Amino acid sequence: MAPAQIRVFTSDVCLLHAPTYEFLGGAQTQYYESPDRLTAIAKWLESRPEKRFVFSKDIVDYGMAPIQKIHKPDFLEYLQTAYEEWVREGGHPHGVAPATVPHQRLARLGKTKVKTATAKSGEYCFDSSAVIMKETWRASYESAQVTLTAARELKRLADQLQNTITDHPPAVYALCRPPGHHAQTDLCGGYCFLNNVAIATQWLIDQPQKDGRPSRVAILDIDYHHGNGTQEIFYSVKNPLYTSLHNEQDYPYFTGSKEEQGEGEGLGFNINVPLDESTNNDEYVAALQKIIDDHVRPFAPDYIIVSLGVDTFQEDPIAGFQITSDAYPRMGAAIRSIGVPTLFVQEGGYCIEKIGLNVGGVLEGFGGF
Ligand code: Q9C
Ligand code: ZN
Repeated sequence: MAPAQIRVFTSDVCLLHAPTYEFLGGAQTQYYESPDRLTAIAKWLESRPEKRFVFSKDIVDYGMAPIQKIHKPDFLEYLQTAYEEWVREGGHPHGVAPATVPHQRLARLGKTKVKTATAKSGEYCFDSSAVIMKETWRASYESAQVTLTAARELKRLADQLQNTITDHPPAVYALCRPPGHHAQTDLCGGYCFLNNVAIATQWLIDQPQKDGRPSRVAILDIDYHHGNGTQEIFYSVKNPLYTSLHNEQDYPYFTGSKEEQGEGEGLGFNINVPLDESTNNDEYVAALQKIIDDHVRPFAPDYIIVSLGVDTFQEDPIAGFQITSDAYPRMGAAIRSIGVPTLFVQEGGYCIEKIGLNVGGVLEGFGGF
């Protein structure tokens, strides 16, 4: 039996972050991480029969506490004040984008006292894609709250099922943006400002199981890019387990190798599986199944959180393996076979024409529709 429905949480506040351009390959291009992505996904899901997807815009405000568990106070302060300071200092009103970042080999690193808006734009960001505009903080904060609201709903559904034998684990989907998996403790980048998945992960871990122990969470990052932010945040802890399938040759370039396995207590709880750009449907699904069998199942998670990027799609304008739309329901079915309550959180995916079909494919594959 498939779950009757999948709950979807979303918010119009997530649409407010809307830079108009970015720099890609040295050229000024459209801003690919656009609000249209979210509306296209919503439209596709809402058009499905049998009310498979039940939408809610009732977003609970959990305040700053769950965000402060993941991100540093000075970084959070920066995100809230950067745009105003930038404009006051004469920065372009489109938004904050660093031109100079503190490279590891710069002399006297950390000894200067420069605190201008321009210097801070480099200090708290590792690339030029995470443009901070007037409403970026509001939208990012909302994106985190949408994810937390979805996490709470998943916990409620999981608790309800505690004493029931079922082969249809509950699923909830956070339809949010900006995305999160590139955002580190005190760095934005890669279109990401707050790490939604990390925030919801820690919140779920902190919800004890019936016997009083912390919940166990396994993160499955299936975005095309490596989730450097989620990796960094949890690198030295043994809960959650972080697993990622990605193209190591592509953005963010400097993280995501197999050798990055965690440190201290966290050693063995960070699993990177780099794939070649030529990866096709069968190869991708096989790699996903292997990471599930070798790492996710043995971890015995109480919850799974999926960093759901569909920029693995072959027609994606800035990314993509050789993967067609047929692969997405197969991914969803593989994840469902673990049999664990699952939170899907939107990350990347930039082919507007097919983003709904591909995201919906994963969710329907999980639901067994
Ligand atoms: N040629 C996410 O999918 N620009 N972020 C890359 C590659 C930034 C992707 C340029 C891509 C960020 C959430
Ligand atoms: Zn991505």
